[in-house]
Amino acid sequence: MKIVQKSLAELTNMVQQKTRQLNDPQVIASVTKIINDVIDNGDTAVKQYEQKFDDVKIDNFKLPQSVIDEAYETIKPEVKDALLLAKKNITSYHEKEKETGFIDSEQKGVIRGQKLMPLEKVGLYVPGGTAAYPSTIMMSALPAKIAGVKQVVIVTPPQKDGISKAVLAAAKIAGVDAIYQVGGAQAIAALAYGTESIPKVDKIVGPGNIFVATAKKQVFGQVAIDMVAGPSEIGIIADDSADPRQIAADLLSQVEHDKLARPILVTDSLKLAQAVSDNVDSQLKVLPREEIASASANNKGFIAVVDKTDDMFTLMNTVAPEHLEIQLAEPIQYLDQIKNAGSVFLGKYASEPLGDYVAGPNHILPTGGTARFSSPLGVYDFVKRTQFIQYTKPALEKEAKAITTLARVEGLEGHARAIESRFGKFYD
Ligand code: HSO
Ligand code: ZN
Repeated sequence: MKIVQKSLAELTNMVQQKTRQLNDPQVIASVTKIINDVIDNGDTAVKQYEQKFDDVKIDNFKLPQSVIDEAYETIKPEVKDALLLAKKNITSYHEKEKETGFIDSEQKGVIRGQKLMPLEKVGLYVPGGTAAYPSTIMMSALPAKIAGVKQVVIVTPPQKDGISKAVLAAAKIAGVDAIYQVGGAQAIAALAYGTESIPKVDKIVGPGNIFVATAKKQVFGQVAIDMVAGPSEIGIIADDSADPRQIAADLLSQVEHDKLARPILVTDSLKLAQAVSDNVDSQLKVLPREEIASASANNKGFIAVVDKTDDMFTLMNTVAPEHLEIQLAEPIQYLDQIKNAGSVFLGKYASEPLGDYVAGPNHILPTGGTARFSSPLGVYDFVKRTQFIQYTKPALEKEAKAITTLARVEGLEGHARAIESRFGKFYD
């Protein structure tokens, strides 16, 4: 990984240029065509696209329950135990995210409140092949179920050798209600608009390729979406006290996800920077996913050396990384200095993969600098709010003048008359 020593202003500028989001007009156009075709022709269109893109002929999108049950029964006991441990910790963490509404009756004769309700139906997109992670199913389905969503369905591209058993077992453990073998933009369109066999949902969540992400953006409004997730990122803030071999290992843990993943180390120690860079090179050589990881480390990653601790945080807040490790002594004291990050890992033993699998906080996180304005996936993503009011006659009477005045200022005489009708004044 290359080491950059520049002024804070120059580094900030470099980071900002790297996080610009660009749209591809050709992808946008082909996704629009697929969505419109699915709206017009339902299952027939979805089947045609599955044949075209995934080279499979599907008669029944819905996977039989017996296939899911069998996978659950036959996965290795250690995999099942690990999934169950993950479920326990994800559940206990996400239970704490539950919010309640409120009722306010502080004013005489007035009740005002807000009530929270779960969404009814949610669709989870699970990418195909080796990117179909059982852990990601746990991270999306469990918060939905904890929120009280009745129907949680998965869409996932059909696989020549069938969907992986660990994925199916994770779906069962997380309480997923149905799995449909359909992927790409056609799956997103089917979930957004419904077809003869695929249910229309209220919200679509989960990561996917550029076609899936573009389709999610296009159906937003017809349904809700979680976020448009991009390649994984890891930012590490470390000083001389950190172990360069562990930092290199943590950087590599994320770069093996994707050639476009972004590893960034910010440090005030040139010595550490050099040691990490050397260790990344030597560890890369023996990593099974070396091809992906080295593309990401060499093309997307960098190590920035700055003058002081404050500068490390200023620069990292501009990056707004998906994952942020703080490898400084007494890391918790720096929480206040972190303004933008998806998930924070404090200290030597909070290595990033701990959060990917079992600690409990979510691993579906804002990427590409969007931690500036968005949050990890959570129970709150599967809940909506509604508000309510109830007034007695004297309580309404107290406010009547203000309402009719504002209504008439806005030229809305009907509004004013509706209020006046409660006090015997009618205009017919
Ligand atoms: N680090 C990834 C999630 C993941 N890692 C799944 C392993 N499996 C994005 O946060
Ligand atoms: Zn990961």
